[in-house]
Order: sequence, then structure tokens, then C-alpha cells
Amino acid sequence: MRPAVAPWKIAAAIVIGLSITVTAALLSIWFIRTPLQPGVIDPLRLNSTEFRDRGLFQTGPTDYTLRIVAKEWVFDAGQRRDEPVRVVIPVGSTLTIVATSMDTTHALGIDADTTLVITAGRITRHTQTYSTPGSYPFVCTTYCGPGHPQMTGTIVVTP
Ligand SMILES: [Cu+2]
Repeated sequence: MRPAVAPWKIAAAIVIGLSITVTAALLSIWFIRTPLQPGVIDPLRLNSTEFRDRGLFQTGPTDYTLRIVAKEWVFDAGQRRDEPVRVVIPVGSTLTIVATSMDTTHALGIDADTTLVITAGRITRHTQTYSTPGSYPFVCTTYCGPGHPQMTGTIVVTP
């Protein structure tokens, strides 16, 4: 004859089982409802984010934001797809580049010291003040496929 299981053991098993179930359910709800962390973005829903409005925007007397979506194979700042980015700002401007990727990892290389890695799911920001007039070309510096060399642009700083 099998020994009887102590009732407290049955009760404990039920309580533990229920606790695990409830915890899992609460964790799922928390996970679904938690907003994305700052700097994290859903690459499939860029049109419901700030990246809906791409291009150059003046945000203060000498402040500009250049919002770019990198994708195969263009830095999309709202220009025609077959054209490189070209933005013009006056000397003394502070330009913040805000960028994300829709697909693979790209990199925006402005000069030898400045390379912004642009990854799907993340927002990259870089602020720089341009105190010398001139042309500041940038290129994609991470090989991203056959159209990689087309990923170029220029920041023109006028006197
Ligand atoms: Cu690229």
C-alpha cells in the first residue's frame, strides 16, 4: 500500500504552481507594457517616431538637427533617393545628427575622429559646432552591401 501524501505537501505544490503561473503572467504583461528605453527604437515603426520627419531642422538661433535614417543604400534625410544628402548651415552653427538604421549596421564617418555607428533599434546622436566654413563630406564607413559607396553626403558650412 502506498503511503498517503501529506495534505500540506499537496497544498504547497498547488501554492508554488500558482505562484509561478501568476509571476509568469505578470512578467509578460510588464514586458509587453514597458515602453522602450530611451535610445531604443523599433526599426519597423520609424514612421511613428521622430524619424518620420527626416532632414535638417533649425531648433534654435544657431542650433540645427539633421535627422537621418540609414538604409541600404542611402542616408535618407528626406532628399531624393538617388541623391546624396546635402545640408547647408551657417558658420558657427551647432549641428546634432540624430540617426538610426532600418536594416543592417552602417557608420557615418565625418572625419578621421568622428565615426557614428548607426544600428537598427538604436538612436545615435552626435553634436558638433562648425566654426570653419567649408564642405564636410561624410561616407558610410562600414561595408553594408553592393550599394555601400553610394552612401554619402555633405555638410556645407557657409561663411
Ligand atoms: Cu552603409
